Amino acid sequence: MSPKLLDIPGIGRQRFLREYWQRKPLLIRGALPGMQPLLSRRDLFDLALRDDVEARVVQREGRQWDVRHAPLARRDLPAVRTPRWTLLVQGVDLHDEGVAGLLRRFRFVPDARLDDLMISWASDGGGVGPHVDEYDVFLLQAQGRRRWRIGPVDRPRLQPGQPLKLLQGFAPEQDFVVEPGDLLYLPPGWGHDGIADGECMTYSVGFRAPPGDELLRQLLWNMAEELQPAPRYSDRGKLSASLAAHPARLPEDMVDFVADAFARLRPSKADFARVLGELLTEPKQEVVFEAGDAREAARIAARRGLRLDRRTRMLWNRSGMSINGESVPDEAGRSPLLRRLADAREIDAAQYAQASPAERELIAQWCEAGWAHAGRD
Ligand SMILES: [Mn+2]
Repeated sequence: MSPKLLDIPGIGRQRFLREYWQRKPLLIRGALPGMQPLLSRRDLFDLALRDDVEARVVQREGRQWDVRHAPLARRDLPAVRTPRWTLLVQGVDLHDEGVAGLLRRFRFVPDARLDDLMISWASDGGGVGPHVDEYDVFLLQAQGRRRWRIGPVDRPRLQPGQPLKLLQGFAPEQDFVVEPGDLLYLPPGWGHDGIADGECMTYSVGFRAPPGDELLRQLLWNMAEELQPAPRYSDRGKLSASLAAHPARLPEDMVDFVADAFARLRPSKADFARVLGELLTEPKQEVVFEAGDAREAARIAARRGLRLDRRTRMLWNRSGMSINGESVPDEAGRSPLLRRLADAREIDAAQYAQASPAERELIAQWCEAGWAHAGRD
């Protein structure tokens, strides 16, 4: 079952996206009424100690801050009653089905932009200090209370000598306390400082937006790997005895030769889509899929359908499709059935029954790789 998209009470998703998204913050009281934490403090601490989990501890002592990064040991976590510390666990959606389901309620923003769900637990007075992020974020209060101070930051100045990026002279313009179920949206460039008012837990739904230079680097890299052999440079008919006056001079037409070769590369829109798809579906470093049995999966899928692993990333557009960093070859890359699987993250037995041999072969490979599993949730 696909979870219901999050309603934005009083505004609705359409108005939110038009008026607030990437523009200005919004505090949504009671966005998830009756919110209960999906993981207990103990579960979260256990998760933070695993070596396939990205986590850190931030502790404040007076004006000085201390940060400990994963791999964390039990002794890196101060006592729960010790004030002014916080544990941040990144990518909890990769490890917990309930949290993955909560993240999917934010799919009113395209998957290409959705990054992960981070959970922070804080003791009284805990937080990560005033800072500004480059990305959009939804901050969902899951348990206890937190005081937020927020304000726009044009040119961030950072406090010197700290192990994390803290704003110097942060001048918040709003100040409020959130309770379980409250949701705060912050666009990039808004400074924020959240301090736990008693023990609390906050879920951060994070987004990503690739910078242009990173996309170009990837595009050029891919193009380099796929280059066809090109004719060799020739200076037939171009040399003259007078060039001997400057034998060290690089021939101008050799420069033109390279420029012309480059101009002929002309990537198509499908090439751009492919690079984006492969880049954006690349699994996070710590993700390891467990291999499955393709024949067994096919047998069960015929009766109970199929679902994507919660860690699988899949994107498609009109020209193609990518899954976990790989492009789906030609025809299958435009398959309506596989597009449905990508959007709904599952297909039922009746839909599976209509799969072509090529689609079945791909699905079998994905089940074998652990990217998809027989049976729906
Ligand atoms: Mn932040």
